[in-house]
Amino acid sequence: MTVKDIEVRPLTSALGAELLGVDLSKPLSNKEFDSIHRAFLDHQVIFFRDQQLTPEQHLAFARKFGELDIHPFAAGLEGHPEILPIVKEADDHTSANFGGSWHSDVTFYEKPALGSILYALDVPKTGGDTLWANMYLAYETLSDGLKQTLDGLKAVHNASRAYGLNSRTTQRHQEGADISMQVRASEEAEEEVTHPVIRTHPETGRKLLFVNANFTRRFVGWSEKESEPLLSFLWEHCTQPAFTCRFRWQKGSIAFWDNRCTQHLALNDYHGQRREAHRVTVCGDKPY
Ligand SMILES: O=C(O)CCC(=O)C(=O)O
Ligand SMILES: [Fe+2]
Repeated sequence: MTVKDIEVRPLTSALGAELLGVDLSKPLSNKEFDSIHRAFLDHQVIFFRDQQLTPEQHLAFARKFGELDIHPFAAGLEGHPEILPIVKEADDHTSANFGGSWHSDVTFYEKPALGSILYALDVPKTGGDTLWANMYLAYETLSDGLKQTLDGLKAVHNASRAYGLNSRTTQRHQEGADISMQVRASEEAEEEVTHPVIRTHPETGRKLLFVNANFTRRFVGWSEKESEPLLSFLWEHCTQPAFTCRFRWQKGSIAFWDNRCTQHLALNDYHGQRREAHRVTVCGDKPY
């Protein structure tokens, strides 16, 4: 039997590619795994259409890439704690959605995620797209002067803005967000970790910008007030449209992003419609 080649169709010049000719519910051959892994490293986020996965098949695909994470603040699926249902109900009128501002996932960990595999189960008729941005490009397009400055810096990250006692999560609870997802606020979110501002990707060896507006608080040795202007510049720089792609979901679509070298944003433009996607997150390494 010959294995059909996987077709890789880039989505934009910046990042993203759709992979055709794969059924992720089946065990992958080594050749298929290698092609998917190659496309993942080359394009930073890869997409599949028309998949039908049980929770077990979703987990099995993710485990090919590493150990799986359990989100510390958002509740997993009953019986499958490694599956995080990302839900917004049609009658959820709260002000924010999960992942609704530019970020990379869980950079408040000592070892932030390698990547996540998000599988759409229910999608709005229009809206609810997700955007990704390429952090290699964000680094490479800086001036030599700023590259040099940032190369010597580390940054402090924590989860307090998202999950601390005075966070968006607390505000959303007051607005009644519990109808869609169970997310808890906790003082554990204050715990700080530090990462290099410029990180080297452990598989590609390329340098990239590794700060994000959700979880990065300040540069090590700088106050928040001193850090703010340079960080603000970086947020604007790294999410400029030319560095992004935008994915329109259908039921059965999957996105698998490299969380080490991308940021993403889930648009909240489908009020009154329901959206549900299941995320499985693969653990990563300590950034260097
Ligand atoms: O719902 C989405 O499209 C993405 C949400 C998000 O930020 C995530 O799953 O990490
Ligand atoms: Fe996210």
